[in-house]
Amino acid sequence: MKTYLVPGAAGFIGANFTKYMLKKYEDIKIVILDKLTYAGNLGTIKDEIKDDRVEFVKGDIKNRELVDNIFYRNNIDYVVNFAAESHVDRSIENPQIFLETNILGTQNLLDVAKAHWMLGKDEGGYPIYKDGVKYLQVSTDEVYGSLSKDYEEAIDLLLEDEEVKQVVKDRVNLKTYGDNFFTEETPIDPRSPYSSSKASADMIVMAYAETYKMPVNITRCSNNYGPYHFPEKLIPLIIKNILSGKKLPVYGDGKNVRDWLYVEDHAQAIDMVVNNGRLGEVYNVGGFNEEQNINIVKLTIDTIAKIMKEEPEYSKVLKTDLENINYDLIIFVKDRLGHDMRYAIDPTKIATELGWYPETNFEDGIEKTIRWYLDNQEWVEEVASGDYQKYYKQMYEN
Ligand code: NAD
Ligand code: TDX
Repeated sequence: MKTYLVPGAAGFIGANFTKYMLKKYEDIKIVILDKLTYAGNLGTIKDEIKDDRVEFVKGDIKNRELVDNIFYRNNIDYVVNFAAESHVDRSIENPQIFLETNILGTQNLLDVAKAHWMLGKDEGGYPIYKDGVKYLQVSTDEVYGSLSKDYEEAIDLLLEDEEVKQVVKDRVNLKTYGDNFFTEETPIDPRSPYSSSKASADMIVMAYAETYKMPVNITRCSNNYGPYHFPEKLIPLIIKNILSGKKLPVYGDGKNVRDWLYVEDHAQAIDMVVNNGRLGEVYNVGGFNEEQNINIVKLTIDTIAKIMKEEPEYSKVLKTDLENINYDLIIFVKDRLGHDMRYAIDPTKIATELGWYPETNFEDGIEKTIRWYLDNQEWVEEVASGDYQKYYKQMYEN
């Protein structure tokens, strides 16, 4: 039986990863460590914490004694660290906590894992570790900075390489807004306090790999979407506002491009890297699915309007009239400071080395996501009480 320590599993991606792993593996233990910040919610993992295979610990990844205690009580094989301050806009308002959690928290986890996994030292003074242990840092494509957007409208993406073609399997009509993509060789060039803190964390992870020969991997994923996404991020915020007939704030001209990945495909990628990733390697995770923000917003409006027309039973979740659900809801607001123009991942390495490819195409994924929100309004109400209202007022109503 393998035991995973999963910090940050009460948040969006960590929770989806935990659900994925418990479903896939019978013989597994997961210890969740989460501080339950505004972004972490016990309602997100309410079934999981009742599972005998799960232990939940409330606490901070920076707390040495607490993390030490978890390692004493459990035979941890893998650490998969999702815990972070994750919202770019909040990092612009209050950068310091991003440095504390994302950098110092990561270093603390690494240090405790090193102490518990170390069996002795070799003649060169390097630690020797227990067999089969690994620390995986969940990072982001934002550490690479921003790519240029070379085309106003998307052009066809032509993939020549046979190996790369397996990434896209049966998907057709792939598009891109630029000629360049992030690969694992792209220099680190973060531009926001959030991405700088994530890049610093990555560098600390690599420093532990070099200096102490720690068995590590880093995954750098593009924008995720799916169930349990906190409604401060673009897609869930737009869904929430549409349902109550509120304006949809689009930053700048809405032409910034993101590369969207369904969260379960990210969970699968992490599972593959934990189990088969080569030690010390970085793997980019993304699926050639670029889109401009304005088009994401329009597609979300269209999809919700379609569902409401075809399935009138859903109108019970509407706090506005159906005819108000149209493009008039869109408003262009002041741009995000230092707003990165375009992200686009080249996932050739993970596809060719580990056989990963995204299974969910965007049209299916976004409809699945919207239906999940329609069916889970109680969850939205729960997470959006308290701090969220204050945050929304401060960000969007001043
Ligand atoms: P999230 O904000 O939804 O969840 C973060 C979780 O970490 C929450 O449960 C929170 O309570 C917990 N946490 C925060 N500070 C903590 C601390 N000091 N100690 C313990 N727990 C703490 O984030 P997410 O969107 O699920 O992202 C998870 C990870 O994936 C992050 O590291 C993020 O940088 C990375 N990532 C996110 C995306 C995305 O699109 N959301 C894409 C690529 C990478
Ligand atoms: O109200 C909004 N209006 C708007 O136009 C919000 C919240 C966002 N946007 C734009 C900004 C971005 O171009 O939409 C795009 C997506 O924004 P976010 O959802 O805030 O995501 P992003 O800044 O791209 O970062 C996300 O992906 C990478 C995650 O939050 C990070 O944790 C992850 O590392």
